[in-house]
Amino acid sequence: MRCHVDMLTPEEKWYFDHHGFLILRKVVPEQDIDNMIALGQKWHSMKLGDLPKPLTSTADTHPDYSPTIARWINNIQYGDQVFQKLVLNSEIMRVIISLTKGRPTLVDTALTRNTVESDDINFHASGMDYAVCEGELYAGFLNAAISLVDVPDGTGFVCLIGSHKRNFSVPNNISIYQGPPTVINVPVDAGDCIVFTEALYHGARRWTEDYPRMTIFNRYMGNHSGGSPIEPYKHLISNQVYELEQPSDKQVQKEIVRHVVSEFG
Ligand SMILES: O=C(O)CCC(=O)C(=O)O
Repeated sequence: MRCHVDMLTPEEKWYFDHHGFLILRKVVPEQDIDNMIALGQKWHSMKLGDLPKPLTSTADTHPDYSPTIARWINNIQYGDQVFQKLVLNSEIMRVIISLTKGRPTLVDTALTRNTVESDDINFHASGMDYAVCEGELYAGFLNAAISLVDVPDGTGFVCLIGSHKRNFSVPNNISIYQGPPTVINVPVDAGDCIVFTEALYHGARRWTEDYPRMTIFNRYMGNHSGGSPIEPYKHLISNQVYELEQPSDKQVQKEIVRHVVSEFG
């Protein structure tokens, strides 16, 4: 039975089930991209202790920290309204709401900067929470990767197509630099978004351009009993974003869900 929170087209369902990701083209206005790049440049020039609270960088305290780690800044939605607009973006939320069956929780935001010196990101995945039931898809942990710059062929996001199904173990000798049909690289333009399940094995190739790669990774969970807005800083975010960061409640539909369903449903 088709549920009203399922707003994916049949082609999008086929594509996501087959690949483990969807590409949404040009979903962010250019002016917002410019503002986000300017804020990203400012925050990335700061040391951890100088970031305006509650912004932080878990990259700086990460167990795999290296001076050349592709650094990210977290909690960016508390730093500027433009990032709140992005976590609520209707076209991205149409996909997130559909894939979480109407119960999304925003669990993390990160603005990552890669330069030609940044380390590779080898294949990794998180969880196995992906299923198809009666023609509907469910993905319990999703990442919306919004590129703020053009990413040419051969660099940036790569994945092991279809690996989110996890019926068999992934061989451990596959490199992010292998080519198709096993490994695919996904070139995108500024303002494009790749929505992928974290169950998909993914990574990133070394950056090659003379401008930094800036990407925002907004992570959402479905049916999540955790979820934790940063209470002392709740005045910095809208009620809608605050609600999106809270646990999903089976009885109460979040405002963003009602809003997007009324727009697309
Ligand atoms: O840089 C990318 O496109 C991949 C980032 C990544 O692997 C991650 O956020 O887990």
